[in-house]
Amino acid sequence: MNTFEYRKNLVLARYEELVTRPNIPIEGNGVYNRYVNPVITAEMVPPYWKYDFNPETNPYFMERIGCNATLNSGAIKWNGKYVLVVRVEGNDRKSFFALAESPNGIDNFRFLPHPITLPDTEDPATNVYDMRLTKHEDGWVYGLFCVERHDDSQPGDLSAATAACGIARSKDLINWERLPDLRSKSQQRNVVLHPEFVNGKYALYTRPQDGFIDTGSGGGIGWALIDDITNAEVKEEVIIDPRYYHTIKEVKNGEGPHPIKTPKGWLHLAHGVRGCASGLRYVLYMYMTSLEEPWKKIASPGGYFMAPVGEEYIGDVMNVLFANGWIADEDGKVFIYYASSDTRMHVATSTIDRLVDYCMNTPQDGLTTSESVKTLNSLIDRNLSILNK
Ligand code: M1P
Repeated sequence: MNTFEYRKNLVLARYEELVTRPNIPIEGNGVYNRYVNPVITAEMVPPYWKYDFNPETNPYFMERIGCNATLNSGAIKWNGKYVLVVRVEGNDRKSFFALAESPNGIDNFRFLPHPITLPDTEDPATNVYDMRLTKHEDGWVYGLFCVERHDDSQPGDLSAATAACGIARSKDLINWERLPDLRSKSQQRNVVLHPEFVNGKYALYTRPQDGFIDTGSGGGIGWALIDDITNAEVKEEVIIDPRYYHTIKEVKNGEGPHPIKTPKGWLHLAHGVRGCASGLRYVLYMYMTSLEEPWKKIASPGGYFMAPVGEEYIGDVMNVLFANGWIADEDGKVFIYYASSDTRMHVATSTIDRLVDYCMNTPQDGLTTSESVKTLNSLIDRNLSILNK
């Protein structure tokens, strides 16, 4: 067998083994279960995206277009399948969106043959990433994502960038209509569309920030009502989930996917960021808001919901968990899709009941050591009175 045939067979066999391997849950803390394998990795993009399959032009069957990472994915249940809009990042550092679907939400994810061809606006972005999907009650599926461009006000600095929110919508997830980017006084990342009209308007979770990385005076997760989604502008913004000193969201935070509606309120998943000697640490946390007034917090469990463990610590940007997609099934099962260290995608499963219980019954962060010890002692005392009976 010649080199071309040998390598082609090897690459195809490895790929097939990876995409078909079964995933197994790991019994966790009672709130959610992780799974043994990531659901999507860079090795799971189709080989025909990477290799030239023509023996005349690629006799050594060498990789031509490398894939660096598959990360921060939007999620939606579509025609009975669990669909992710994956942020795929090439070796060239450009991200693009690609659909991958699975019959059960935990394994056997396969990419559709082509990535999404997203139309540009008049001012094309250099990079796009982190799409949040919302099936809105207006009948469209919206994808909101970050658009990054060089900050031309700083011509001498090649890493100076600006972040804004791009908006596209679709009826089939394949063909996307691009709408104008969100206009806002500040830079924006992690903008998410609420699935219902609020007071007859579109509602956005925002994340105002002074710079591309620094949120600066941006105080946390914001809320804004939008008159016209086809010409969206943030006119007024209130902070609904602020940052706090010495918490998991001291440096910044951002809404994850759009919240899930439950009988007890809207269930939110978000990420919080703090600084430490090894850099920034990104963890996931939850909160709930009122059904009638989704901008009003009604539950705020203290601390993180999920933080990196094991191999999740390691990757392109270490010590990061990030989630912008989850799916709630009709039977109440919830699939939480999260990326670790800007490198690969995982799933964790829970139920709406458990997540609401978690939000309602996890003590709030008392914001000082004394309060944390008081809360802990109260649980210990109650337990000891049961255990010592
Ligand atoms: O590298 C970690 C994350 O950093 C950014 O998130 P945030 O704006 O909240 O800091 C994003 O670039 C995100 O894609 C990335 O995962």
